[in-house]
Amino acid sequence: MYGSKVFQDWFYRDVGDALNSFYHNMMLVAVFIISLVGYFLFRINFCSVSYRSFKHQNVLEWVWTVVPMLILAVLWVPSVRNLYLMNHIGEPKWSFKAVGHQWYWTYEFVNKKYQEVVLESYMDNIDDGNFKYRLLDVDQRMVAPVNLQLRVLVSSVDVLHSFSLPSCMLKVDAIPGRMTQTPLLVDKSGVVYGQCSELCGVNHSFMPIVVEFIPVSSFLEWLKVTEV
Ligand SMILES: [Cu+2]
Repeated sequence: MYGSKVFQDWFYRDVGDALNSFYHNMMLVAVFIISLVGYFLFRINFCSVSYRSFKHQNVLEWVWTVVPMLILAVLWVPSVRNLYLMNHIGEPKWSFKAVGHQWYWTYEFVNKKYQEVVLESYMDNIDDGNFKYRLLDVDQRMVAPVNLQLRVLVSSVDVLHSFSLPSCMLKVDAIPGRMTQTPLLVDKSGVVYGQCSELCGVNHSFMPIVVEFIPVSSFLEWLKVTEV
């Protein structure tokens, strides 16, 4: 992923696809507009063309009013759809809480014995011999099931943090005193990395987020062995 110029490969199935294609369409429109405006700027400034004779150009005025309106309308449809998709929880089969602290994350969920488990997740040092990403790995990773509609509840106990998993197209502010919910449905097993994305203090860069997505059967086993 180093040197990547586009988004990471995404795990988040339908919303990820929708957001990614929206991004590409958006870029297409933006590049088109920049090229067009650049072309006119160049012509007006550097070419010996005079527009002084342009008077009472009603058609032209209609065009430069209506065309941008149409472009905005075309962009509005997928962006509003995405906005709804990102907030549509559906029927979540499992929920977990991600709570921001200065400067680590805790994950709260209910295990098989209906006990509330709190998992503290601190940044790990990379000197213990195992392969780890520098500043990106934690001592206790959060675990979540694949192909199951999840609900992530994000909150904070001190200052604003932001729970973000870029490859899941997920970024939610962790606001003290408020619980934000967001849907998450992942279609691949794997380890997903993220970082706190809201400047929250001196160790803001040192509170990474790691979620391991594993198949449901293994996840249920994991849920059995988690302890308070
Ligand atoms: Cu933070």
